[in-house]
Amino acid sequence: MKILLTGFEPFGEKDINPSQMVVDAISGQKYSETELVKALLPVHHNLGPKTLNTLLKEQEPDAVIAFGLATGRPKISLERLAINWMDYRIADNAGIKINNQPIFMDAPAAYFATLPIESMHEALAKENIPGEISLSAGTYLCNQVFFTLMHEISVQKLRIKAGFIHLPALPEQAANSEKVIPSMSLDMEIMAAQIMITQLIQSLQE
Ligand code: PCA
Repeated sequence: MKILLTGFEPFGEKDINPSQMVVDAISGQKYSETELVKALLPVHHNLGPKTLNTLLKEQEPDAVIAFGLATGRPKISLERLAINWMDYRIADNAGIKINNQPIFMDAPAAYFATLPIESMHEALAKENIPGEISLSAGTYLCNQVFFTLMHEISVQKLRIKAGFIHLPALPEQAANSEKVIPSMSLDMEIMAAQIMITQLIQSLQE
């Protein structure tokens, strides 16, 4: 089995992105028969979704977990819904800011994640890692990549379980922020990713 893990490059004022660091840390690890493939996505209105679609074709994974940073969120957010809407708060890394537009004119309003988010959430809680099921991945690149991923899987009728996980900022980001923001250690985020992958592998074997 093969699981594709993606992280995002830094964006906005930030010079690190925990999603990239978590994916880097775990992709070398062995999960019995499961191969973990990692990729870094650009925070770019066109290249972000396009890179992921190309990876789906090239890698033919059994599952995809896309990770991103959600500054201000205190818990690991297991996203339930990808919505067909873009309303960027800030420009992407190419300086483009898209506001109040659907991602695709002829696509459904939303897709549900097909990762086992309930059991992943329970498994996090058992290890005392703060996690939550979230109803919105926002209206920026993370949601756009998530929606494009679910749309591609639906249109191509692929048998791939997929979803999106938002990670809190790291302590060093909180320490250097002018605003008061919650944070979680990189070690805990890595442990959370490992726990969620284990749950995913179990569900792929069922
Ligand atoms: N977080 C942004 C985009 C890239 C990332 O890591 C988001 O939540 O949309």
